[in-house]
Amino acid sequence: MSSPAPNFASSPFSITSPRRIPKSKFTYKQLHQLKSYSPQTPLRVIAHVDLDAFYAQCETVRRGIDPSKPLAVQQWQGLIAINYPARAFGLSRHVTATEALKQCPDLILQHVATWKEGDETWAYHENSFKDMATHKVSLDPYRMESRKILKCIKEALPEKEQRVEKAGIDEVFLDLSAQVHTILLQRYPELDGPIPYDDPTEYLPKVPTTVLDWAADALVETGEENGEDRDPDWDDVCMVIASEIVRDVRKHIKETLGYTCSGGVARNKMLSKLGSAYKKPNQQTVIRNRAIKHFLSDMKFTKIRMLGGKLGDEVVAMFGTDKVKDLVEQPLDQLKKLGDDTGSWLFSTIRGEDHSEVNPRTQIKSMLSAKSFRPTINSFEQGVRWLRIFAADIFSRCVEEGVLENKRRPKTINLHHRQGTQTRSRQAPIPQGRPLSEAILFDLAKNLLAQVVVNGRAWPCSNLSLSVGGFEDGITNNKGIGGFLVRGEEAKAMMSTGRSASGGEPPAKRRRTKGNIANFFGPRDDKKKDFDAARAVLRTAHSESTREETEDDLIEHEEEDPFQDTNDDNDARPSTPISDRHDSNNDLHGPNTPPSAQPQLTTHSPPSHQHDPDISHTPISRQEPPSHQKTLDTYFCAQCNLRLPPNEKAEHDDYHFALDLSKEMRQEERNPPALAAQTGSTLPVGQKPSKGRGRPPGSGAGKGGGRGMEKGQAKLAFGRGS
Ligand code: DCP
Ligand code: CA
Repeated sequence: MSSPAPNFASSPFSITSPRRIPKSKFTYKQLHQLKSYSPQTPLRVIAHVDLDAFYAQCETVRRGIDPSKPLAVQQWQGLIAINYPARAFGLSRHVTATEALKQCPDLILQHVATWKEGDETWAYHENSFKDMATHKVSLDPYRMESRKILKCIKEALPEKEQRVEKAGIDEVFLDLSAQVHTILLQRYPELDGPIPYDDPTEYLPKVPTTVLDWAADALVETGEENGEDRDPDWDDVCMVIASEIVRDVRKHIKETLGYTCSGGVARNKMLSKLGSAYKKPNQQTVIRNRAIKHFLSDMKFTKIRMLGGKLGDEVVAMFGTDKVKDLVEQPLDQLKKLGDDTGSWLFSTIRGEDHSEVNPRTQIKSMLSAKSFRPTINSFEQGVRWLRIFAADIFSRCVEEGVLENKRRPKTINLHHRQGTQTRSRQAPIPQGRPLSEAILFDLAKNLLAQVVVNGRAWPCSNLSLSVGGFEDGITNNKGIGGFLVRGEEAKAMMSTGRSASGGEPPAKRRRTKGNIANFFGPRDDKKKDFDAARAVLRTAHSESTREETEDDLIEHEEEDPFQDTNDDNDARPSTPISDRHDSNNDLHGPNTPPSAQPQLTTHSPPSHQHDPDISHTPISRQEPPSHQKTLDTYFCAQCNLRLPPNEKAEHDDYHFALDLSKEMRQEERNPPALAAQTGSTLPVGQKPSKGRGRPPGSGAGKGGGRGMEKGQAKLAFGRGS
């Protein structure tokens, strides 16, 4: 290989000084920036490691199955992971388990582990694919393997020169810059000497070899006629070293845990991730800087990080192409039609630029346990059974996070409840100052569900989810009694519920709809029982709240209530965003995120909680006045002995209206009132019934068809009056 003709314009050669020997195009400064993981140096080396067919491998390894046998992981009828031998039969995530078996009769199907309703832990259940109504999927086995893999990766890297970001359950980014820098100086001592002329902008010497050993790596071609002819520079050498490290990491994972994975090595996160997916399974791909342009030009930009979703679709629609090579033809001002920031971000990204850092934060921000119900569930008792599982699921994960050692603990608990198109959310602080337990989480969850239930229209419920968030490092110093007494205020906070949303319905309409008694009481006794069970839960919390109120008042200045930094009831600071609801430590909003595209990327994320009170609302305690104020910003329902937010008063009145009617009906069933039957009056919804007169709308009273009324009684009523 020969050296290229000197390029004086780019100036690694100086014609003005006696230093005329050919040089690298990189400077000493850029070399030294490697050591500090600077995202600015062109010598930077980032790797992405991604497990092959992850869940499927977890199952082959767990069951000791020959990895060459086709295997797929099943979740109900769907396939969620398919190993490579099974992919050879054309199987993908789009086929059902039944179809897959037709295509590949020898396919081993393994259903994911599940929590059985009422069980204390998850297990691999035989035939659980038939039990969607009573089982909930558990991904714990894969999370456990994921943690082992992360540990294994860290073991394979020098303790002081590792920067690892867990990017998903089966993927990590590694910033190898510092480690590569060290190895580079060991292998090429000429780089380690004093900087010539003491000038960091001085160019490095040329690489002393013209041939680099890329071992078995898939090397992305340059696409240029003389691309391979150009002598290697230090960026190529850095890539070779990084590639060796990645090979070692992958080998260590295979030898320790038995899993194969694929790797990508490039100068940034975006390219390295494209690299790991380029050749699978069990391979690694290097995208040298000289190959970036060619590599990307053949690529669909929808494969690029952040462009796989709505933003990508928008770009395709706007420019009529999904190819990078077409999009690079567009000038910046055209791309800025997507917004200035998004346009600039896109312009750089499709040219292979990404300065986002590898973020070593491996701590998770929130945990969520959820279940969709098909068929729907219809009682508080059923809901509570699932909450027990959610609490156990979340608590076991909290234990992994070190809650027992008080290393980290969550601060808030959220319940999301879906009924039809309406989702309601309730949030409460988690008492600090005493050890977290499954029972505490369960009680809090139960209480939140009870709040939803007493406010009516809870059933049928199609989805329940419980999440904890706001993880903080544990308090190691003993807060003393004050820490425990916070509980009274928290209990009060729980009584003032969060808000509910109803798909943008205007309040007046909501009120009307909710006045429909049928929504409150269907098969009357069941609903009443349901309500009573929920109310009993809330009563307990309320009595705790009032009992501790005085104590709270006494310690008001000792309390550390993080939400009490304002007295402003209208405080509109955003609280937990919906993205936190994911059990993830991914930071989608990293420096590489197109800023104005953020709401699109986290599609559930509202721009502000004010627009969607359902999914992101002000923490309850912020809506509370400070603890020294005796009057809570709630109204007190003497009938229920409950405090409720004023905006739920109307709905709650409707509930009592319905309850009164229900009681009357029951009364009438026992002693049919002749008069009522004679008048057959029906009150408009919302009008308070006077004793002994009301009828639920459409109940048919007066025609002898009172709901639940036995025929004989109805006849008797008419008989008496006529
Ligand atoms: N997963 C899932 N549902 C999806 C996508 C993924 O449950 N729609 C789970 C199962 C996968 C794991 O996440 O095993 C990792 O997802 P990947 O996209 O990395 O897919 P695999 O690891 O299965 O395959 P590959 O070898 O292509 O990475
Ligand atoms: Ca994978």
